[in-house]
Amino acid sequence: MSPLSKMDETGTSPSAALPSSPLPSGEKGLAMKGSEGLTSARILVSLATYNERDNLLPLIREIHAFVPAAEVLVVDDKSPDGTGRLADELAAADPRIHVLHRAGKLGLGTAILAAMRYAIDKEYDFLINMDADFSHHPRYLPAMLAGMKGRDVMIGSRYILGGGTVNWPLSRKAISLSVNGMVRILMRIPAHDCSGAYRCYRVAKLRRTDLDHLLSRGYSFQQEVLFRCRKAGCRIGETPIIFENRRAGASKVNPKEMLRSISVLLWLGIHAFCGWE
Ligand SMILES: Nc1nc2c(ncn2[C@@H]2O[C@H](COP(=O)(O)OP(=O)(O)O)[C@@H](O)[C@H]2O)c(=O)[nH]1
Ligand SMILES: [Mg+2]
Repeated sequence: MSPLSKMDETGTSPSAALPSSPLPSGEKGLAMKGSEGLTSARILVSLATYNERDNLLPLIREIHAFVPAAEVLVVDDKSPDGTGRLADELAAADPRIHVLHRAGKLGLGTAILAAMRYAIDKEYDFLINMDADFSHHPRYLPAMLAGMKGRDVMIGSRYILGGGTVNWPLSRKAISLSVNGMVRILMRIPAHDCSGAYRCYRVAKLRRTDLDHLLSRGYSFQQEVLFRCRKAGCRIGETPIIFENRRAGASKVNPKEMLRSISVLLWLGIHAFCGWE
């Protein structure tokens, strides 16, 4: 089996980003035009932010350079550096930008959950979540969207052919790879990167996924959501991304939360493995 055909089992090659002809009319809203990646689907890109003032404007510009029709939702937790105020200014100037303000730092997991509920309430077709620190580059957005043909969740994957990480400390890499291995085996999720946050969801399927009983609030959120998506019958695919360490600002990684997350994953994983789901 060639490397490319292996990749096709789980994802799309980068060339899938720019299909030369429109997709079948049965696939709602994924007709893309040339390199602009235009689509008739309603696409929401969610950015959870905590102290991302220096990244926000350049990131939104890049998102719109790749997918001009995308709407952007900033979920800000009262960032002390004024990210929320900047987001309001951007939203006032561009109807494609929306902002959700939360009362304080409530965690990345619940911020993404808030974006999921927003996408469901407002009936978007696709929700793409990205980190707001340029670790998830907008250049991959067209491939993520093209990959939604026949799939319900598309993962921007570091762990398939063509994917990878740059400038990531060895300790983070080791933890990430071990957690992913454990989740794949215990939860039987058919994906190589179950912990990354760069994902596209078909909102109609998210609506049917149980998001009301999530145990996770922190890092295990990504794996738990994927686990619940699989239980809801979602078809999961992966497309390669190179994850780059943040351009500006500091990581919010917290060792206590990491331990809590590993406990949640073990709990869910052992239940799934033993068939007690
Ligand atoms: N709204 C919100 N966003 C958060 C919170 N914690 C982290 N983020 C955002 O989540 C993304 C990933 O966080 P980051 O600190 O870069 O984690 P790392 O990439 O794993 O080091 C970034 O866009 C952060 O600004 C939070 O408590 N609330
Ligand atoms: Mg980051």
